[in-house]
Amino acid sequence: MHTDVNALFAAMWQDYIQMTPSAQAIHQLLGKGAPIINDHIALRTFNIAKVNLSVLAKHFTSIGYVACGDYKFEQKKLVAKHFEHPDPTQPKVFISELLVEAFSPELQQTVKGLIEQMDDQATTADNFIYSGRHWQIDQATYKALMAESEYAAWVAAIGYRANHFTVSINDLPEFERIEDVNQALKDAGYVLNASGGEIKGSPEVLLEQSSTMADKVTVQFSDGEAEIPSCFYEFARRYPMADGKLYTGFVAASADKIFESTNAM
Ligand code: OOG
Ligand code: NI
Repeated sequence: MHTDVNALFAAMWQDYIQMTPSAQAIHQLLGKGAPIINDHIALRTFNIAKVNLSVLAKHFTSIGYVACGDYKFEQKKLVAKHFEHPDPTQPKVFISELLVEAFSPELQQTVKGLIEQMDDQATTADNFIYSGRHWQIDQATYKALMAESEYAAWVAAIGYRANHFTVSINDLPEFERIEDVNQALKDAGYVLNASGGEIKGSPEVLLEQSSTMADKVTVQFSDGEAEIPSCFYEFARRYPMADGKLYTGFVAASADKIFESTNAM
């Protein structure tokens, strides 16, 4: 496992921009070349012991991250936790896991079959959380997963890596309002996730979020290549709590819609 937070996120970012070419250009568009503070990154997995949320979380708790919030997504059959670092300029980490037993016997069999293909040591390797997929899968299996859970299909095809980074709008020198960030993105031709409206949340819940729809990448399946949704870019504006400090949690109703940024359109 990594021992240096900056090295870990630098490596995750390099993997992420391979999967999300638009992120590099958007980074330039919003930051105008200046460094950007990441509000958070997110990871996805299955709740199978070998790869569950806590297995992923160890890569962060071992370098000082602390579990701070729990979230439940009844309809999508997911749970999630968020983690914070004592240094508030380090990204928060949002990790979710699919409740595999809540799905059909077919999906459960498929997912178990994928996880069985993994080396036992893979999950503790330094690079695990930006190592991608550790198994073979064919296109019919991907489509069958998709019919039950877009999330399951995404993890099965894309694997272990940041599914998004998130620009902290509060730290952008040239933007204040999320509306203006969204307009700049649309003017440049990017497609925003409109599920539940382009802006999720509000000043009242102390968090406003928007995101692009995921880029498409060519993925190698065992029976050929296909173009599928990869990863997306998110934008978050936080508001102060009564004590004047910025809210650091997530909003489940908003997160529920952000998950859909990797849906096939
Ligand atoms: C996570 C979706 C939730 C947020 O900021 O609320 C989220 C995911 O898509 O894996 O990122
Ligand atoms: Ni997010």
